[in-house]
Amino acid sequence: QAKREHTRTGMSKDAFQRDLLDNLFYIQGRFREVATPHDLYMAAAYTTRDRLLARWVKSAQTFKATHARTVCYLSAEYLLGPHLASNLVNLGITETARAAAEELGMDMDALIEEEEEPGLGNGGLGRLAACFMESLATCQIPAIGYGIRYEFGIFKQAIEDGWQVEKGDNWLRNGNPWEIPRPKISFAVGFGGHTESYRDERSQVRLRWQPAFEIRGVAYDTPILGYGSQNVNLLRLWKAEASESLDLQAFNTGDYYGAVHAKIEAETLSKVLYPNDEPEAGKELRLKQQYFLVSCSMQDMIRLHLNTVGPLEGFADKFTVQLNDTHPALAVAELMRLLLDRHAMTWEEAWGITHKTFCYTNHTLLPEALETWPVSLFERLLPRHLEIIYEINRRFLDEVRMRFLGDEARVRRMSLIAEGHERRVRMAHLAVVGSHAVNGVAKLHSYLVKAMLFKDFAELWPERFHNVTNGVTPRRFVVVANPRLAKLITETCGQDDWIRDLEQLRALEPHVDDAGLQGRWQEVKRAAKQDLAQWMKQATGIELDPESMFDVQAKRIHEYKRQHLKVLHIVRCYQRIKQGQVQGLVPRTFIFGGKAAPGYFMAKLIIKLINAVAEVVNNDPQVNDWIRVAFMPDFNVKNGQRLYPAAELSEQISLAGKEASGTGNMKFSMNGALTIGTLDGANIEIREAVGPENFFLFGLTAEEVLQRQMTGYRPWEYYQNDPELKSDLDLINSGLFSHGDTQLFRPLTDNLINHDPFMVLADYRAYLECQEQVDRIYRDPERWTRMSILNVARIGYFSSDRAIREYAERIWQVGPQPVLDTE
Ligand code: 26R
Repeated sequence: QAKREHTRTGMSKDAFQRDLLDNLFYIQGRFREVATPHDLYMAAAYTTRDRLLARWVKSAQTFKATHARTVCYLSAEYLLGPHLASNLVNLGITETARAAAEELGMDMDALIEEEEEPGLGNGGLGRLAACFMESLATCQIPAIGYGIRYEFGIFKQAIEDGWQVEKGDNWLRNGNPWEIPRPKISFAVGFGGHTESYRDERSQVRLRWQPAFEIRGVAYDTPILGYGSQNVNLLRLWKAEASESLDLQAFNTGDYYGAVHAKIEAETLSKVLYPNDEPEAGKELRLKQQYFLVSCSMQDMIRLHLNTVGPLEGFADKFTVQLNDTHPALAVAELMRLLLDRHAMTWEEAWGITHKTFCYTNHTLLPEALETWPVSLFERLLPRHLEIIYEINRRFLDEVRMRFLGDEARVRRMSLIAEGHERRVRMAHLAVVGSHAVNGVAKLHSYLVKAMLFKDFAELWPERFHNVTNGVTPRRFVVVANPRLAKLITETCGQDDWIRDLEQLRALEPHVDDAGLQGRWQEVKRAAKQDLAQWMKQATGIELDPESMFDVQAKRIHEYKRQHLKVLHIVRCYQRIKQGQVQGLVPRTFIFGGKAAPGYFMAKLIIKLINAVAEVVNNDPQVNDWIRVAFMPDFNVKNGQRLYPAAELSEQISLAGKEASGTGNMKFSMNGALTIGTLDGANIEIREAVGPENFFLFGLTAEEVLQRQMTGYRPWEYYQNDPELKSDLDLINSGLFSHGDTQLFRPLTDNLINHDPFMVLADYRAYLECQEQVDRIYRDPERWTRMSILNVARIGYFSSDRAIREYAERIWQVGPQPVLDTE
C-alpha cells in the first residue's frame, strides 16, 4: 500500500486538498460553507507556501554547509506581482492544485484573482529585480534580495473624468501569507549626530560616529522559488520600527506621548515607496530610506559572514553585491564604515574588500534621473559617511591627477562632489569608484554609458565596463500569463523544456508554415483578445472588438517614451476616416496602459489627452467601426499579464538613445506580438534576433538624434511643412477633444511645436508610413502569423535566465549550487 503523503509537503492532489481544508480551518478559522473568496485564497496561499518551506530550509542548510558564494542583490524596488500562480507553476502543481480546488467546488482562477499584488516598485527597474530573483533561483545560484518592505507600494491609478487620480496602495491590509517576520533579525540604524576620535585598547586613534537617534530595521522574509529546481532563495525586506532603547528612555522619563510619537515617526521610514522616476530635490526621507536599506543589509551580511565563514578578510569571496542603480550606492560608504570603525581594519584592507564586493548596474542616461544629494544634507544626516566619501574622493582624485597630469577640468568632472552654488554628492560616481564592475542593460545603452555618461571613467578603467542585456522570466510572462500559448508551444515542440531553456523555442521554427499550427496560433491570440475585451468592458465600460488589431503601448507615461506620438497617429486615423480615406486601413483597437508620476504635469496631461481622444473616437459611429481607443486603468504586473497575451502590435517608440533597454518589448514579443519600434535600447537586439523582416522599424537613430541636437532642431519647421501634422496638432487645439476648451492641451502642443525635446515631430512622418506598412501586412493573416511565430521562436535570448548566467560568469564569478531532492 502506498504511503500516505504528508499533508504539508505532499505533491498529490489528495495531500494538497487536505492541507487546503486544514489551512482554511486552522489559519483562517473558517469552514467551507462560510468561507469568503479571500479566505479561500489565503488557504490556497498557505497550502502553496507549505510546499515551499521544506525546500527553503533545505536550501539554507545546503548553502551553509557548502559555504556557497552568494549574490546579494540590493534594490530599492521589487515589483513582484502576485505570488500564487507563479509559485504553483514553479512547483509544477498548477494542474494538481486546480483539480484539488475544483473537487471542493472552488475555482482556482477566482482565487488567483483575489491576490493583491505587492507593488513595491515603479516600473522597469523594480520588475527587472523581480525577474532576476526568480531566475537566480531557477539557475540555482544562491542569492539574497535586499529591499524595503514599503507599507504602501506604488499608488493605484484610477481614471476620473479622463484624469489620473492616485489612490493609496494598502496592500498589507488583509495580511500577507507569503512573508515570514523575523523579529530577531533586526539592526540599529543611526542618523545625525557627530563623529569623534578616541583611543582604542591598543591606544590607536580611531574614529566613531555618535548618531543623534536610531531606528531599527526588522527582517521580513519571502521565499523565492525557482522553476523546476529545489532551490529557494530569500527576499529579505526591512521594516522600520522605533528602537527599543529610544522608547524605553522616553517612557521612563514619563513622556508617554513623546515615546509613542517617536515610534510613529520611526515607522514612517518604510511607509511609502516614492512614486517617481526622477529625483525630487533634497527629499530627506528618500535619503533616509536609502541609508536604512543599505545599513540593515550590510550589517546582515556581516552577521551572516561571522556566523558561517568567520574572519571578515574573506568577505568578498563569500558575497558579491549588485547595486541596482545608484539608489543603494551608499552601501559603499557603509561597508567602509563598518569595516573601519566596527572591525578596526585599515583603510587599505577595508577598501580592498569593498571594491572587490560591489558591482553597479546603470539603468538610465537621462540626466534628470541621476541622483545627487546636497552635501549639507549629508552633513546633517550621515556625517561619518560624508567623511568617508571625502576620503574615497581624495584618494581617487590623486589617481586621476597621476594619470592625467595637469587636467584639472577632468578632475572636476570626475569628482564625487559636484561644485556649484550648492555642493552635491554624485551617487553614480560613488557607485563607479566603489565597484569593480559597471554595466548597462542593453548593447546601445552600455555603449552610451561608456562613450558619454562615464566617458572619463571608461578612459581611466576601460576593463571595468560591461554590457548585460536585460531579460524577463518566461514563467510569469508566458506560462502564467498565457497558458494557452504555453500549451500550444509545448505540443508543437513535443516537450516543455523551453520553459527552463528558452532557446529551445527555436523548435517552433520548422513548423512556421504549417497551416495547422498557424490556425491554432491565431485561435490562441483570439481567445486572449476576447478575455481582455471582457475584462476591459467590466473595468471601463469600453467595448473592444476582438476582430480588430490590438495595438498596445503599456509602460510608465514619460515624454521620452512618446505616448503622444501614438496619439498623433490616432488623430491622423480619425481624420482620414472622417474624410473617407479608408482604403488600406485596418480596424484597430489602440490600448494604452501606464502610470504618471504624481508630480509630472506633462505626463498627466498626456493621459487626459488619450482619454479625451478615446471619448470622441469611441462615441462617433462614423469612426468607431474602424478604430477604438482604451486606457487600461492601473497598469501593474497583474494587469500586464492580461495585456501581453492579447497584444498583436507592441509599441516601442521611444526617441533613440533614451530608453536604456525596455523589458515590456520582450514580454510582448514573447507572446507573439510584432514590434513597431525605434533603434533604441533592447529593440535593436530584438530586431536582430527575430530578423529585420519581422520587425517594423522607423525613426531617427541615436547618432542622428545627437547630430540634430548639435545642429539645432527646429520642430516648428515640421509643423509648418507637413500639412497633416499641422492639422493633427491644430485639431487637438481646436477643442474637439476637450468640449470646446482650446487651452487645455496647449502646454503639450506648444511644447511640441516650440521645443519638442524628444523629437516627436521629427519622427512623425516615418512613424505614419511604418504604420501603413503594418496595416498592409496585417491584411495578410498568414504572413502576419508567420512573423508572429518567428518572433516567439527567436526570442529565447531575452530570458532573464540568460541575463543571470551572464552576470554569474562575467560579473559575479559565481556558479550554481543545486539543492538536492532528498528526504
Ligand atoms: C532617482 C530616482 C527617483 C529614480 C530614478 C529613476 C528612481 C527610479 C528610476 C527608474 C529608472 C532607473 C528605471 O526604471 N529604468 C529602467 O530600467 C529598466 C531595467 O533596466 C530598463 O529596461 C528601462 O529602459 C529603464 O528606463
